[in-house]
Amino acid sequence: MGFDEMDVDTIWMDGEFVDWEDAQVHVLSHALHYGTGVFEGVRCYATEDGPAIFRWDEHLERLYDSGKPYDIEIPYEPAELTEATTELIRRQDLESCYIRPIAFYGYDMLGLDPGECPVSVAVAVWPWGAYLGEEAIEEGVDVAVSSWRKYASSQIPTNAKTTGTYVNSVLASLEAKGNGYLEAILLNKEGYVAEGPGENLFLVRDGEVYTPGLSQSNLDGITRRSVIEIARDLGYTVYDQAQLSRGELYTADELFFSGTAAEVTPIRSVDDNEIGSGSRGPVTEEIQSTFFDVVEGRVDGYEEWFTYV
Ligand code: PPE
Repeated sequence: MGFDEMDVDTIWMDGEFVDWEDAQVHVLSHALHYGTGVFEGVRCYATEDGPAIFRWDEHLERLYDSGKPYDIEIPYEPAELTEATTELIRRQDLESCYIRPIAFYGYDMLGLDPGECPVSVAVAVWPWGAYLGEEAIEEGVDVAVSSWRKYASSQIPTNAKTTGTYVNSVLASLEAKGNGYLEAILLNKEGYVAEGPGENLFLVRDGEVYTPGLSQSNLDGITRRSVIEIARDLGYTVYDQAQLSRGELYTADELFFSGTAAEVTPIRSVDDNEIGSGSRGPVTEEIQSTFFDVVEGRVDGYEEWFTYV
C-alpha cells in the first residue's frame, strides 16, 4: 500500500507543519547525491491511556548521535522534535503509527564536503502494519544468508543510522526476494552473523538466548535492547555479546528478528534449512507475546519506555 492510499496529510518539516505533497526537497540536495542523512524508525502504539511512543527518548538520542560522524547538527532541541511529533500524531488522529524522523544536508552546493549546506529536519508519521506481513508474526519467515556482507565499522560507523548506508540493506533485500525468500541475514566482514537488512537477530539454544554483540557490525537496535531486558525479566539467560557463525544458525532451536518495523518476527528457515520444528518456537512465542503486551502498555514496570501523545 502506497502513501497515497493512507489517511495522512501533514508532515513536519523545518519547523512547520506542511501539506503532505508540499514536503519537497531540491534535486541537488546533498543527501540525495551522497546519502548524507540520518534517520530513525519509531513506533507509536495504541495503549489504554491513548497513543504512546515506544522509547522515544532513546530513538532521539540515537538520531542526534548518528549525525555526529557527519557533522550533521540538528538545529532543534529534542523537546521541539517531541512536540512536533506528538502534535503530528494528534492532528491526524492516529491511534498507532510508525514515525520517521530524518535530518539531512540540503541544498547549497554539491561536492563531498557539505560546506554551507543547511541541515533539514522532517518528521512524518503513517500507519504501518506488520513489516514482514501479518502471517510472519505467527508463522515465521524464510530467510537466506546474503552474499553481500554487512559493511564493517572500520569503513562506516555501524552505530549510526545513516541514509546512504542503507544501499547495503537494499542489496541484501533485493537478492533475498529475487531468490524467493522473505528476508536476508547479513554476515559481517569476518564472516560472523551481523543482522538482517533492517533487523537485529536473536538465537535460542538449550533454552538460552544469544544475540550478536555490538562489535559484530550490527546496529545497536532499540528493540534489541528491549528484547534483552524483557527476556531477562522473564528469567532467560541472555548472551548479548555473542559471536555466531553461519552454521550455528542452521542448528539453532529457534531464531527471530527484532526491530521497530519488524517488532519480533520468528524465522522458520535459513537457506532452506528448517529451524527447530519449522515454526515459531516456544521461547520466541513467550518473548514475542510479552513484547506485544509491553509495547501496548499491558505490563507494569516499563512505564519509563513511553512518551504519551
Ligand atoms: N538493524 C538495522 C540495519 C536496522 O535498520 C534496524 C531498524 C534494526 C537493526 C533494528 O533497530 P531498532 O529499530 O532500533 O530496534 N530498521 C528500521 C528501518 C526499517 C525500514 O525498512 O525502513 C526500523 O525498523 O524502523
